Amino acid sequence: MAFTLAPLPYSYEALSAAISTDIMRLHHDKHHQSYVDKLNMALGDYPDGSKTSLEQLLSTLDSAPQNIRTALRNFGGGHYNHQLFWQIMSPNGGGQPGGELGEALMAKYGSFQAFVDAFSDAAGKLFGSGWVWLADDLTIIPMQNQDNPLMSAGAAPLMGLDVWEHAYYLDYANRRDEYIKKWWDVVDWQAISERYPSR
Ligand code: MN3
Repeated sequence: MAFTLAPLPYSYEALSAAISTDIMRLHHDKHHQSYVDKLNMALGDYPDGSKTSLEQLLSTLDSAPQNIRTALRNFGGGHYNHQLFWQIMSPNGGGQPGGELGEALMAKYGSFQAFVDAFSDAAGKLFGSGWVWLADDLTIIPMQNQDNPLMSAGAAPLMGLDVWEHAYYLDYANRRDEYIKKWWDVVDWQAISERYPSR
């Protein structure tokens, strides 16, 4: 059973407050599609990998055959990360989380704004291509390439921000900080709160 690319949960222009239609088309239809295609190609030599979930696959990379481990990490990570990215954004995003997640972020970072500042700072400083993650223990984890916390920290990501140049360069050129600042306006706290495990 091959992995497939789901359509965006909103229109291509829906996030244009922060991300243009052109970027959304390119990012979803070309970049994300290419991760899916290359993941399926790598799994052609490893049928067992297709029998498990993507989460399981990325949590147990060490047990995958060595000759495709890097491909699974890059393309499996690429597929998982972008799937999550589309899900945690919304044209009705922005604001701040309420409920359990809101309280927990407040308790850990002192204020919601302090959390936003720390996350934005990590995203601005990440060298090269990568993602900044909020893991389910509420730590902020910057990672290179298509790595995510499932692979190393054994933690599930609640949300992540793609800071690869392909995610913003058409709109913002080299002004990554501006992209990060605008991005908060499309963050879907409802969707992220639903991922937060109740304790
Ligand atoms: Mn990307």
